[in-house]
Amino acid sequence: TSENQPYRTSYHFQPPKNWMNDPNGPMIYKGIYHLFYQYNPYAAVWGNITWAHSTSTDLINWTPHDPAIYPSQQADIKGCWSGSATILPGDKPVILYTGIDPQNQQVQNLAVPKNLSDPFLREWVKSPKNPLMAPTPTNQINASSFRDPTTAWLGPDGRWRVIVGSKRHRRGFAILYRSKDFVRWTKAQHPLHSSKNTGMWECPDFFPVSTNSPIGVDTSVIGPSMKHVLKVSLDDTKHEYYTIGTYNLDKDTYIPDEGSVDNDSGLRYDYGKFYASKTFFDSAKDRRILWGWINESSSVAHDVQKGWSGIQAIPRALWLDKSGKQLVQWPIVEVEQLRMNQVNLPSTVLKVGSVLEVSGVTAAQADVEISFEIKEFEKAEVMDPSWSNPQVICSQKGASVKGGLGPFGLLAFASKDLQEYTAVFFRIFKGQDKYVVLMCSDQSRSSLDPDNDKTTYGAFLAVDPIHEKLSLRTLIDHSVVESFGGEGKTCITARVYPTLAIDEGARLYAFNNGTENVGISRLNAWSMKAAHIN
Ligand code: DQQ
Repeated sequence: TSENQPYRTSYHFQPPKNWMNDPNGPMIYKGIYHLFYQYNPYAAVWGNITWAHSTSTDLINWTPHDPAIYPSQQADIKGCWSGSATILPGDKPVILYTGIDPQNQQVQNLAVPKNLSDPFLREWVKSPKNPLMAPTPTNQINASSFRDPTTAWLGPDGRWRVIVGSKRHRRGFAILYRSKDFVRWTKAQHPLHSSKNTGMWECPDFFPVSTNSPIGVDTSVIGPSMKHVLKVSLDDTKHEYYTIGTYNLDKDTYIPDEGSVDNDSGLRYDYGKFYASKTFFDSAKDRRILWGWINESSSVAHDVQKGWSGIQAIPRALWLDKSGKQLVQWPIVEVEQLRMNQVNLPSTVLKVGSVLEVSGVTAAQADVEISFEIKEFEKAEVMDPSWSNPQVICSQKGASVKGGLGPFGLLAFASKDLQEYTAVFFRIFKGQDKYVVLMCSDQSRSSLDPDNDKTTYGAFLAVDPIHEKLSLRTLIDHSVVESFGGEGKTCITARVYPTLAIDEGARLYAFNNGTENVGISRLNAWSMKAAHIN
């Protein structure tokens, strides 16, 4: 019951119990969406990893199936780790995944559906030729840093390509393999890409994006109005970075655009908790969809006690921003079918020091959209050029620190007396020749329980507040606060475990702790129905 389980989500994907991590092999087949995920069938901690499996017709409501891939061969007897699906010509899905062999080596394996006429693809058969890629030559590939094959793409020469994450010393690698038949794979002389000092690249993802449309394209599409995206999940920091760049077909290499870097000053899908993500092309709706794992911020003891760990983010459509310099993400429209009891606030001034309750929504299970209008920039503080790390600014200037223009935003999971709240807000600074918008998610007061990770997150937001509206959308679901600033230009996800602001005890407010009034031009909030999940 929700009384014993106040932190279980109502519309974010999770299994009934136990440990879940990476999303695996997302795809659509015969109109049905598939999600596989890293799962421990026996406990709420990582281990005994198999591929659990659920299907859906709308990416929101999910039906569970038996585990699709579990240890059964030499090549995966010690675990079935992450991997991806590829739809071969003739609508034939296949899966490449990492297996752990008896020597604890990481190897890449193939599995194919037993029966293509089963739209749920419930049974999978492993290739007797597994492993198809082994960590050889051993002087070139480290057997414990060789995993997470991507969706493959087909080159104009009729050969499939796939990358596998790796490292040598501190250099991260996307090792490239090629194959004509998807069974015999040959390692290319050069990696698709590598980068110094990044450590192990987990769960790489490589895909094209259109330069002139938000419409998504199949992974094998190459053309003049395309750029490519390479995303890597850095094992060292558990943060993901992506670059936008060019896929050079002649050399079979990827070159990030100038200024697009894959180290800790690069771009992230999400500046909070979001890891081991993977995209797929949804051919039914011509969009590219991103799945990502959101881990807990509670202690392992707490996870064991509640009997589960890990959720998936709401799937996001993703495309290239008009600037060509970053991606934009937005929760798939299907989540809006859960909206009910809309609350609409007439446009109003959020006065200095005000805390305005948004009543009439189930504040622990809600979807909120708010747009701010800023007319006065007088009081905006001057940006200190040494403030290069937005997360540090957000940590030092949390929601309770009075500012000039901002902080203003939302208090989610707020208790009646504001003993607890999670604040998602903006601050606007006067920069060199423009205004700089900072977006923060401040968890420092999210719970009276001291036993949680309450790290504050932050990032800059590429919105010009003079000419553009400044918007925030936040999905709130019992222990998750998933925020989209500037129509999806900057995303921040947090996990929180309030003790007072639970279920009916949770409230939602808009606040302004700056010294300048700001306008709210639009505020819509919805209570969210529970999805049928597993
Ligand atoms: N999780 C999997 C690995 C991957 C890691 C193991 C990323 O394949 O590198 O559960 O979270």
